[in-house]
Amino acid sequence: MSDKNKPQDSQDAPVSLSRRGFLGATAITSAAGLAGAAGLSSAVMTRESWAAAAKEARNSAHVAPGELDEYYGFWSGGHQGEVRVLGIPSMRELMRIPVFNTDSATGWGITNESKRIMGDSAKFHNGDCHHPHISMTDGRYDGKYLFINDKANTRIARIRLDIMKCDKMITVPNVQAIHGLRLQKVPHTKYVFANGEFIIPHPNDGTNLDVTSGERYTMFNAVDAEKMEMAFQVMVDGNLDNTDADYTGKYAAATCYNSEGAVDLGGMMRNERDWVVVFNVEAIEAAIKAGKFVTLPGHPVPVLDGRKKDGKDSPFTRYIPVPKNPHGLNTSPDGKYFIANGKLSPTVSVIEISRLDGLFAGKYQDPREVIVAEPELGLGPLHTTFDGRGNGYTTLFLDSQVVKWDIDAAIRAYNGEKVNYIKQKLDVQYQPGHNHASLTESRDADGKWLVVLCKFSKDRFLLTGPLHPENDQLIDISGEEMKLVHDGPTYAEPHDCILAHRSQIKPIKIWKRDDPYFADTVAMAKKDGVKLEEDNKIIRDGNKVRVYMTSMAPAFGITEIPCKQGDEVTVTITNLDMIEDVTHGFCLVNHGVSMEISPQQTSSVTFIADKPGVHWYYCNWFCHALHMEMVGRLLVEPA
Ligand code: K7E
Ligand code: CUA
Ligand code: CA
Repeated sequence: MSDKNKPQDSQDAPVSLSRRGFLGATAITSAAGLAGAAGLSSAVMTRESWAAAAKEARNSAHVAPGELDEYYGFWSGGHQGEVRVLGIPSMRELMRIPVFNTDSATGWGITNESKRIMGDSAKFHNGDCHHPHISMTDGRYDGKYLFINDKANTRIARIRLDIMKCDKMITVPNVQAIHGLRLQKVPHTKYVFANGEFIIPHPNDGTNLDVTSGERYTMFNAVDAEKMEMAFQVMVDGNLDNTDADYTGKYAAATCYNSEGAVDLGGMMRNERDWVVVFNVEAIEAAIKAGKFVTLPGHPVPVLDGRKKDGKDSPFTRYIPVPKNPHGLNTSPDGKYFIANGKLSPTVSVIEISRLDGLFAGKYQDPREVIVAEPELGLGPLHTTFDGRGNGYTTLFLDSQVVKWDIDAAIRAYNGEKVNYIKQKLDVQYQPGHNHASLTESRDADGKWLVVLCKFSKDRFLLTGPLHPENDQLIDISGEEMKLVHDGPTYAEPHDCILAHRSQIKPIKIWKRDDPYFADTVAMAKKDGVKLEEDNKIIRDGNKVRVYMTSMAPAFGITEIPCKQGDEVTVTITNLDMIEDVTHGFCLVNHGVSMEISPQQTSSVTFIADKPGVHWYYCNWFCHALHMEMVGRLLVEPA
């Protein structure tokens, strides 16, 4: 075939174009006054040269069939609403944990157990999760829980890591859009810290529709991690973006990009500096104990005022000016620094945590005296992560790079020494947001793997239509040089992830019968005098029909459910199988009913039998050679 007749392969667009600067001229960068962002491009690498470079890495990302990964990765599912579990370094997706979405495989959002957990917010079918974080004891991941925010509907969810299911969810009152979320590290995760992002009028009842005048603010929130109830809220000036906590248990800090209190893009970029707000957890707890707080209508959570009054600081907060529209806020694993990432400034601001006592005691004339370095790293710094060997790794959104830099050297440079703190800049594909190194949020940061979560994949994968996957890249950081070893396409949009060593996570293989996850359902059965592990019973109670059945491969305990049109039917199934991995399902055809019942689990679902006739139900989790035959019928008499 001559070249002319060769079918055009749309998958293989020329790679010799500049692949880094493609956003440089768009509205995103020009609006930020950084239209020259593309100017820094380095030598362009071909697909072949990336592959060759990956082979030089010290650590192999290859995990052979039958081998297990060394790390668990927990990925936010972004505005898709779930949490995903990956094995690292293979980047194999192991599991999906539905949280703020509806899931037809497990019945999340459909079963009674999941609806109880979601509470009032079960009516929402969307979510937008960003920040997954693992609970800690003494600054180390304890593997108990994972917490995640929902920006879309102002929620926080908890996932139990022993069963890898969401077990609690709360809606944060009095604020709109939970964005930044981090956990208290020391002495243990007593609080989940969560930022309300948007400034709203108070009360927000329609009496004031102007966010630029009158009483208006957003709040920093703390949730009791064990009870999953609100602990306190702190009113702030400006808005709140990302947050992190320190290794003493005393302080948390958050970035603010809208110190202007503006409602439009231009207004939010007016100030050369916004700030980092530092929260004094000890002072907050003392005030609550002394009863010095208010409550807002409709919720009993203690609310404290952390705003400045006539230029005077509140005892709960300090505002440290940093340039400009800062985004990520990251604590170094040695516990020494909070690092705020400049976004519209090419700098990050390094705050020395040991100076914060002095800052609150009024020791410094200028709050910026707690800043010990402000290195210039490149364009669009968003998030910083750490290898535990004194280096920071910062994503540069506009430059499409990760920059590895030496924190001590940056401090020396800030003090006037002539020293180069930049160790390496690595191109990533493309436009990275978060990055996350193994164990980086804990004292155990081990500097082995770095995941970079790129917002654009552009030409890295087979085309999937106008909607492209994101690209989460795996980088070996164990050596002097960062080496890109793997491209991992992901679905919209994992802002962030967290990597824990596999020894830190201890999932169970089979449900325990006394698990609180389905305890309410067990209690209901008990009221009906039903032994879930033995009985197959149908109980009629007015127009309510309660069906209790067992399942054991390949049969349901009940294969005919007689009822009348209009009945409210609750099907509760207990899976008697004791064999690992033998999960059954219950799917009722044409009723939108589907759920998972794993070994020794009890699951239940309630629906209206609104259509007369015969309606088959079947097991939808492949469980046995006779899985297709695992069926039954709902027999609905016309009303
Ligand atoms: Cu997208 Cu952490 Cu919500 Cu940065 S956040 S990128
Ligand atoms: Cu039970 Cu398939
Ligand atoms: Ca600003």
